[in-house]
Amino acid sequence: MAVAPESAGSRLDALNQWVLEVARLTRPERIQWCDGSDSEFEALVERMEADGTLLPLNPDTHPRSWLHRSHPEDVARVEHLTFVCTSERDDAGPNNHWMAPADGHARMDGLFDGCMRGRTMYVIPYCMGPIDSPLSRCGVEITDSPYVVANMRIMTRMGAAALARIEREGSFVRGLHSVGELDPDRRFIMHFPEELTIKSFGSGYGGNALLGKKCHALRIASHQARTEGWLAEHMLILGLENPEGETHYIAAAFPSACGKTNLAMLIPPEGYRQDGWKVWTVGDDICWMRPGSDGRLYAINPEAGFFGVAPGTSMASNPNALASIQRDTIFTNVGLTADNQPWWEGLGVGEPAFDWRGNAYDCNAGPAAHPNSRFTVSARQCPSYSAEAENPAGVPISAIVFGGRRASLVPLVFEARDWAHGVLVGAAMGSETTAAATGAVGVMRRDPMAMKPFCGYNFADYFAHWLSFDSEGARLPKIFHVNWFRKGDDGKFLWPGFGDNLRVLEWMIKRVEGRAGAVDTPIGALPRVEDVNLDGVPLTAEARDKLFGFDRQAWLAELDGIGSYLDEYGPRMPAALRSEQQRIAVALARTTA
Ligand code: OXD
Ligand code: MN
Repeated sequence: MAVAPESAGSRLDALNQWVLEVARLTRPERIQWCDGSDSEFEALVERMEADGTLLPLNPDTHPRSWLHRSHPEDVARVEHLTFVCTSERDDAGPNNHWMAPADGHARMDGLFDGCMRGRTMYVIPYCMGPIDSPLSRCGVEITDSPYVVANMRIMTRMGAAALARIEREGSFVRGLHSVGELDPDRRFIMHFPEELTIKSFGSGYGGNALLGKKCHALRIASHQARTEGWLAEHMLILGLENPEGETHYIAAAFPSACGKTNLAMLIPPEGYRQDGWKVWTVGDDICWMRPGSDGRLYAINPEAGFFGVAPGTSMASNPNALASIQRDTIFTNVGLTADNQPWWEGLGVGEPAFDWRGNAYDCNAGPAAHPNSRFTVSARQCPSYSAEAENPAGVPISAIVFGGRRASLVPLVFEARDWAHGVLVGAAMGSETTAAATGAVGVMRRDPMAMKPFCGYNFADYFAHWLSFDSEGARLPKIFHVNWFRKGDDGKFLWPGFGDNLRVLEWMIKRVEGRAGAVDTPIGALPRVEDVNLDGVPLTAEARDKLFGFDRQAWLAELDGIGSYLDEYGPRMPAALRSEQQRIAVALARTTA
């Protein structure tokens, strides 16, 4: 069907026209409008099982679940091939690869020319966020990949209801995707924020191909958010319920593969559970926030599913994730056991018979699961999924947390003294790189607010946008920084992490309520050891020193590094951030510790 069902003469004209234009360019054999129904999904799965795109897993242990093996050179986001195309180069900023929009379109349209010959072109209307929320935004992805359709059905509210909203609103983000030949030399992910358009060619990997996720909900949405007065962030959202039954919502930004899913689904330590503490999962990757009429920030999770990193997920690290993925799940690039169950390093049970490429497992030939192997699953399958995640008004945020993987320097937790300081703390975030993107792993890089790969415009303008929320009448969340990854001299982690991270969240919430102590230092307010409940957590003297203290000389050097980083953005960098950095540097220089 070339045009949207039952749409003649409607506000879908622009959509219909775009679909026809794309079809003229890409020359598909047929066009299928996706309605998101079960029967549509079943037909797609049948096709993909028949051509080997999806391998059914053991129906007794993992009903209605599949393994997809991607092209071995298409396993992660490709930041070096990801572009932001704005009319002015400076609008994209030094944080993005840039191309002029006309050149970007020409390059992409050349690749798309005739690329869907013999293939079906799927048109996927989707809504990011609860279908009836004013904070939600819609998009349409056109793709030739049935695997993308199946994943988008899990990750977004896709189909008829989204199309109806698009018809009502008349506006949507356009995303055009083709797997092409999966040739790394003919692969680009391009964004045209001024036109609310995405063009992605040559990759089937989630972050490059499920256009609702990183491309729309972060790169394009961050641009939309700036013009409309809200924030699109790479953050999990969780609800922390205390024994009195009060729930505080926390949004936390960590770079890819640094434990957002684990924190969002945290199970409190035994004693806390007995006392009645609970963690509710609202989202594990993306957060859209907007000031409400009471001055607080209200957040929604624009996604409807989890695209989580499989390795390391176990009954010990994340029982909620494991419970979620026992059925109706698509696994990508994990290993397989002899009885056809998915397997990955750190699962803790079973053993692999095949690796992620489908070869007989050989322990000398690398891991069984690719380090960036994933599961795609509906959020509704998560035992800790919060009913509030469907609230069209969003949830009020009490605390914002920034964090990275820092083996040295950064203590377990500290609190920013005010919003401007918090924005600097986010802007200065650093982390060691992971397998979620191609390139070297374990290299420390600045990843402001975990948005380095995802901010659709100049970071200097982005920080200014963040600072602008501190306006009259605002009742902003407190901002904290955490580091679960500090290591001791022996190279081992000093903090147990996982469920015990609740102890740190408890301290934060008590700070928000004015019920927990801390010492003011130049880098922020640090808890004393006795301010955090460490019952049952034996920490060595070294751990206490490093997790709860700070090294003045090393922080002076860090502040220097932060200053140089801010300078890379030239005069566009807000002066307020530079003066925050100088205020702290001066305070550190004066401290005698
Ligand atoms: C993700 C990522 O997939 O950040 O969430 O790479
Ligand atoms: Mn992410």
